[in-house]
Parts: sequence; C-alpha cells; structure tokens
Amino acid sequence: MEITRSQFVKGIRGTDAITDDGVPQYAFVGRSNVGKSSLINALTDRSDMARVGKKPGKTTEINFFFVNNAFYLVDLPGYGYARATPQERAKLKKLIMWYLTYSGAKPKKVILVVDSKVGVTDFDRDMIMILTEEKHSFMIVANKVDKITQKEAAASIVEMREAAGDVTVVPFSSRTRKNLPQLLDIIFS
Ligand SMILES: Nc1nc2c(ncn2[C@@H]2O[C@H](COP(=O)(O)OP(=O)(O)OP(=O)(O)O)[C@@H](O)[C@H]2O)c(=O)[nH]1
Ligand SMILES: [Mg+2]
Repeated sequence: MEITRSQFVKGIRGTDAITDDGVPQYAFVGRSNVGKSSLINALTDRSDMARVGKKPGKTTEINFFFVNNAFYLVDLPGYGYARATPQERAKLKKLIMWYLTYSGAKPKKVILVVDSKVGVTDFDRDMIMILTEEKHSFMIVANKVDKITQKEAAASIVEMREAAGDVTVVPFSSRTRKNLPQLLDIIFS
C-alpha cells in the first residue's frame, strides 16, 4: 500500500454528515502527545498535514484527511492531557467518546497509538476496554521506539499484547519512519 494523495477535508466538533457518508475511515486514538498526528504525517509522507504539537493537546477537533481518493484518516484529539483545565479535558473526552460510540462512524479500523517509552497507562487500558465493548476492530502502534533500546521495545510490546489480548502490535517511530512500508501494509491490509 502506498499513499499517493492526501488532503485535509475538515475538522468537526460534533454531529456532521461526514461521519456517516460511506467513505471508509481509519481512526487514530490515544493519549495526548503520543504522536497520533505525527503518525498520520508519516503514513501520508507529509511533514505537516496533521498539525503536530510542541505542547500536548494540539489536536482539539476530529480532523478528517481524504487519502488516495478512497478513504479517510481520522485524527482524534488526545485523552488525558494533564495540564488542560478540567472543563477542556471533559470536552475532549466527550468528543472522543462521541466519535467512538454515538456518531454513526463505523471505522474500518481503529489504530490505538501508545507511547512505547511510557508503556501502557490507565488511560490506554480504559481505551482498550471501550474499543472492545464497542466492538471496534483495532490494532496498536507502539510509537516513539527511537527513544528506547530494542530490548525495552520488546518488553513494551509484550506489555501491550498482555493488556489488549489478541491484537496486532507494531513498533514504530514517526521520527525515523523506519519500516514505514511494512506498517502501511499492516494498517491497510
Ligand atoms: N522521539 C519521537 N518523538 C515523536 C514521535 N512521534 C511524535 N513525536 C513528538 O511528540 C510530540 C507530540 O506529537 P503529536 O503528533 O502532536 O502527538 P498527538 O498524539 O497528535 O498529540 P495531541 O494532538 O495532543 O493528542 C511532538 O513533539 C512530536 O514531534 C516519535 O516517533 N519519536
Ligand atoms: Mg494530534
């Protein structure tokens, strides 16, 4: 799989016809700052299509990118951003939950992005539970492996497999983009 065309379509904060317009969706969820937007840029071979944050909490809307004239990549805000106000945090959480439960969106696959250096947090465990309960087909990308040794990465992947059961876990670095073709094949196969 190769992504040859990609463009930003729109950012939404609630009910919108795009969630249910028949175009297949691949949705990227995960804690704030794990690198969801960076991963979308890596997959689409862009440097700045999805806006990446110097500070956590960069993505505040649900952003839709139309790819290869065939499907959407959906960049969700992150959960658990500690420095946001409780109101902001609640608003983002509500938006993420709405997308995954009531929005009418039926993503073909959800990609849960986890920070391989931080490991599986309570927020990630909550998300795994929600994805399982809502019967979303999901996989895990263990991002930021450039920050740890191979041995640490292997341990991190074992931890993720234990937390998520029988799901695919792929180590990756959006910074080095090493093994990008393999990751593209796994996500879009
Ligand atoms: N070292 C390293 N840094 C990364 C990697 N991926 C992302 N980052 C950095 O992590 C920070 C957060 O990246 P984002 O892509 O904005 O993360 P996000 O998950 O979209 O964050 P929110 O929009 O706040 O939910 C940025 O400073 C990125 O440059 C990676 O693979 N390795
Ligand atoms: Mg983001």
